[in-house]
Amino acid sequence: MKMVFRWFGEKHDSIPIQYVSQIPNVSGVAATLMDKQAGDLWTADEIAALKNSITAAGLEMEVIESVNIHDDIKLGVPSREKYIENYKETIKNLGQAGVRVICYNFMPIFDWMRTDLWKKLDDGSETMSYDHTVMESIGEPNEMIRRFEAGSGGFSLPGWEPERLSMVKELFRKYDGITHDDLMDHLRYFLEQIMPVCEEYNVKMAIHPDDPPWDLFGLPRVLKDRDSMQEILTMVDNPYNGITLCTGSLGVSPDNDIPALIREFGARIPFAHVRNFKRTADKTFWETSHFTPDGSLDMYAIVKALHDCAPDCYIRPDHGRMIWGEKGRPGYGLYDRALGVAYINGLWESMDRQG
Ligand code: DNO
Repeated sequence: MKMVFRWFGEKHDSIPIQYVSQIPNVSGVAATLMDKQAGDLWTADEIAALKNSITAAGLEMEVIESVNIHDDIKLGVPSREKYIENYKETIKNLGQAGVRVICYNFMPIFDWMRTDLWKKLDDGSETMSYDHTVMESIGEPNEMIRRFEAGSGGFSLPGWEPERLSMVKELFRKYDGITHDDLMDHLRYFLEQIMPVCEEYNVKMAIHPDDPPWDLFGLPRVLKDRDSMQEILTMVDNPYNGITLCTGSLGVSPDNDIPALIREFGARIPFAHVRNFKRTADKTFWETSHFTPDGSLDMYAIVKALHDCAPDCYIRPDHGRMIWGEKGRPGYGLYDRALGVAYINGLWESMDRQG
């Protein structure tokens, strides 16, 4: 296992890279070029500059989160070909720079979704939450975007690029009539095209589950449960086609037994996002500390399954609360995620020693 920490780059993160290297056992970052739009080519020079800023702090850049997928690829329209070519070239450039895993998602239009980015908890900390009744009352995608922008604290939120979202009405029109099967088929096509490049440059693709794992605003989603996980892994049955096992995305659906999923699909899980949440009602939750008794997931069982069945994966702590007065990007402050690392380290070490 290698522990990594999501970092948005010098210009975009509230956390100096040097602080990341001070967290025990963190070997590298899950990095990105935040200014890139979905579909853009990442040049070797841009990648080298990013890598230099990371290695200067003694950290590795073996994981990228994310190289976003252009909507034309998800829509399966002819113009997808040029974006797939860019993606192939980007994989090649990243592979040559030592990147081993690319985390990406195939969610139409929106990435992850919450209805409150600053829910105040009893202990004074702040966290992100999702309440499906609020979601339904919002009803209108533009209102959702407005809320995300208002709550972002001035940071650009991953997956919520203003440039793309400004075209949201038009995007919705384009997705009209696209079914789950269509979306899955477009994912299959994309993966088939890029697999030879992934093999040649030794870069594993790791699709992120839909967050939350149900359809939103009538848009189809592809990765929400065991069966969709299996479908994705078998339709392109190649070790370079893998999953980012995100405990918090899949886990909020009580039917998804996270340790069981890891035990079944561990060989195809190159990357794990580990976080906890408290489910308070159907499709309603807030994000908690990583500690098992604080949330609804059994972190010991999850880490044990990773330890047993995906021992070589990269792990990162996922969303943390805002604690100790920190100001930062919702979900991505330093302190609570560093506590998450320390906790996972402790679990992992005890498992190593038990053999
Ligand atoms: C949210 C993240 C996602 C994730 C992407 C991967 O906090 O987990 O934005 O990085 O879905 O492409």
